Amino acid sequence: SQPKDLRLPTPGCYADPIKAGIDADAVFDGMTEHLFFSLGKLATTASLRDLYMALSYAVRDRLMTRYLASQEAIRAKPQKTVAYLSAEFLIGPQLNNNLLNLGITKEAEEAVGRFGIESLSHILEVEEEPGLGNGGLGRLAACYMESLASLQVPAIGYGIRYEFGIFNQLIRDGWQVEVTDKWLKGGWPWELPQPDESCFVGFGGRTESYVDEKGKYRSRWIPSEHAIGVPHDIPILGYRVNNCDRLRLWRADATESFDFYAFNIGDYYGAVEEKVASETISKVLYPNDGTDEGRRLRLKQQHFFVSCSLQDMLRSLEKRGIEVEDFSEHWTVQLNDTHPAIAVAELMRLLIDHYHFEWEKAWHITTSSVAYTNHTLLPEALEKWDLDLFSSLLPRHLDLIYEINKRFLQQVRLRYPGNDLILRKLSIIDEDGCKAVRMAHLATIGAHHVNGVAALHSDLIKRQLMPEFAELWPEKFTNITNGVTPRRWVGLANPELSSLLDKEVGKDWITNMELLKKLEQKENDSGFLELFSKTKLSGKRKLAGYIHRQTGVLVDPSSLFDVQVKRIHQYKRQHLNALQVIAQYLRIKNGVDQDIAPRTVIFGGKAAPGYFMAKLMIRFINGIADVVNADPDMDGRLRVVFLPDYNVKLGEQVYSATDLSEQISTAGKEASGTGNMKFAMNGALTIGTLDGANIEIRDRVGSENFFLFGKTESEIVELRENQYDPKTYISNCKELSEALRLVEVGHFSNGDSELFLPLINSLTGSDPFFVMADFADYLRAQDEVNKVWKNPQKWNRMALLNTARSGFFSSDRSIKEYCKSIWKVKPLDVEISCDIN
Ligand code: 475
Repeated sequence: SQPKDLRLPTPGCYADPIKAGIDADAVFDGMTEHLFFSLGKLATTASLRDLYMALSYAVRDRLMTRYLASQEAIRAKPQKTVAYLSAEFLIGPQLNNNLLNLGITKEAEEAVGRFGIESLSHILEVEEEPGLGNGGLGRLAACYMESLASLQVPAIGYGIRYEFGIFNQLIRDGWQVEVTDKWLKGGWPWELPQPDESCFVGFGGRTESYVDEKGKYRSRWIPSEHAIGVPHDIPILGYRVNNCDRLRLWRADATESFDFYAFNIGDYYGAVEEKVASETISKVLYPNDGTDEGRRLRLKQQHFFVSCSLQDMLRSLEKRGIEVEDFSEHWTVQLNDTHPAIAVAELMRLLIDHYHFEWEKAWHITTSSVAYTNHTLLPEALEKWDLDLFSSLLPRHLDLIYEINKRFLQQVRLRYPGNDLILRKLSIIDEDGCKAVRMAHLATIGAHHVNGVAALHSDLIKRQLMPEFAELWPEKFTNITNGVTPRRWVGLANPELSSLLDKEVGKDWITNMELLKKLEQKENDSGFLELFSKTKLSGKRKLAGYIHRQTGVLVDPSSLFDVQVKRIHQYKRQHLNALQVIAQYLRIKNGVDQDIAPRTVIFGGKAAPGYFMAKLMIRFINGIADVVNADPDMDGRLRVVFLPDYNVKLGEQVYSATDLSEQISTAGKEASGTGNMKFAMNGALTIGTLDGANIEIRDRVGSENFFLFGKTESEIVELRENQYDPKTYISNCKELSEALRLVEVGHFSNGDSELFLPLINSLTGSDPFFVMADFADYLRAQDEVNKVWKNPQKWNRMALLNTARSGFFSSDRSIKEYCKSIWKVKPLDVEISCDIN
């Protein structure tokens, strides 16, 4: 049953379907109406927030044509849709992105001007960003959704609408303090609740056997608890196309607002208790980036959003009169890490228990639909669920997993007769120690492809993480190097560079980043290099203003902006950077190397609330900042800043303002990195190790335009095997031992020699991140940075070549690879008739 009032499509109605009907008058009128009717305000008394809401509603209205036409197009012409399952989507602010993709930024600027607002940026600043992710994994999902829409690929992102996203970070006395993220307070204008499409999800209880009408033995699940998933849809508009995909985030509701039995016997609290428990499911995002907590509520969250999403996909087939048998021709299901890996068992359960498919058929459908992306090799991040917990929450799924495992291991037995060791290694059930379900094994067995996120990482998956699986199914394993969307990370984040690029290579670079190669012709054009560096200086001036307002520290925009922004982790080695700062500080103090390049070293990032060492690293950086910034000897030479509450919005300010990008993880530990790509696109030079996508960045921008240091992945393996001894590296490097000594005597902790002891001990003990082993070479590379900085023409040329050659790292390229080699999906043209706009 199609909605009658949607008249679609009448192709070729106007030349520029995007801008038709959206001029400044239309935006202004839309704002005026919403102020009055939706917000109950008069233009004369409207606050900035009111104007933000009014503009957002006015823009949202103008997305609706594309939003509905895109859903209509897939109904009219069924073809495969991508279902991107992710526990996190870190989408960032929406208003500016939608203005850009619609092509009405200027019109909006003019419209808000008529309300007496000097600059659109004042309105953009009001937007609360939904922090529904921890870091790289969630942000990647957001970049991929934007690229999918821009490439006109039908797609739905499925996830959780957390009421509280990643905590807000305050810095108090140098320590991180976590504050609840109330992003929904005051209303968030970009979501459309769709209660009519809610789904039921069960938990707990037991399984039972029964005989069906045909006399066949079957199993079914009798859950003891239920929750309702209410979808909230966020439109994801492609860049200057009619395609508008969707992010469908599920909110958990109670099945009954009150337990009437409990209520009637006077137990008011008891009655509300179950409601509270159900609604807890989507209450808060787990703030751990890279550690698996194994908590019951986390598994509940995973099953909740996966079950809702699969039911939604099946229902959409039924609505369109498509056979469930043809599921894999209409849906390709991508698992963003193992967080949604329960999908393998849940799809089997739905197909077998609800649709009564035979095992083989159901397994064929599942394995032709599902693919899995791995994002980390860190053992502490690999999800394992304790068997007791798993069976108490998902008893039917555990039965199905046993059956999947039994059939799989039988295959392995035939391939490797008498090899019990390999069976233990491959089994979904970990039998060493506490029995547990290994989600990466479930995902790998249930998927038709398993991919890593950078060349080295994909290689290490095969060599280190799952060598037995890779030998069994070599063709299953593949690489798709991550990418980031140039619309947000250059277009929005760096408007001045964007207009320079528009003039120099033409406007199409933003959808075809390879066009930036043309900039190579300008590498010796000093006039152009000057213009290029001016865009950077202007970004640095803005950031300097922000730093002053936020931290009170005055920084010089002409100094070298040296930036490390990312989650705080020992493997990312912010402490390596911090120790290097101490060495520079000592050089200046001791009068060595007086013409050291003036630097502003900027850090930003959140630590998981339970990660003691990461929180101590933040305290350490702030301790150093306090001493350095208070010392008159450092004036004009060295500044250290910790930017609180690093998030997408702040990232947009930082990437355009950076000269030097710090990508200094221990080789083999960072799966890919994506910040490294954002920096390179914006013309920052990288100082980095041969880790993750750094390797590919260096290959593409040229080794002469990259500051390389550190041990390689194989050298790290060797060090580990040969009893790594940090002490020898310390005694061989005077600057290192002096820097450490200064920390030990409490120089950066007001004389407290205890405070940073755990940190020092971790570095001088059996440090799995090999900080001491890389220190001397890091310092050497930093000296190289200083040298090049003193030759601005050279620096600018290197920076330009980074931008020119970073096209490969567009998420458009990554998505095209997924479409071609994993998903087998094609773009879909969405046409709009003139009378519906
Ligand atoms: C990698 N997050 C980056 C990025 O591929 C890579 C883990 C558990 C629970 C919640 N979040 C996580 C991650 O594992 C994560 O963000 N991984 C990152 O994925 C995208 O670029 O190297 O560390």
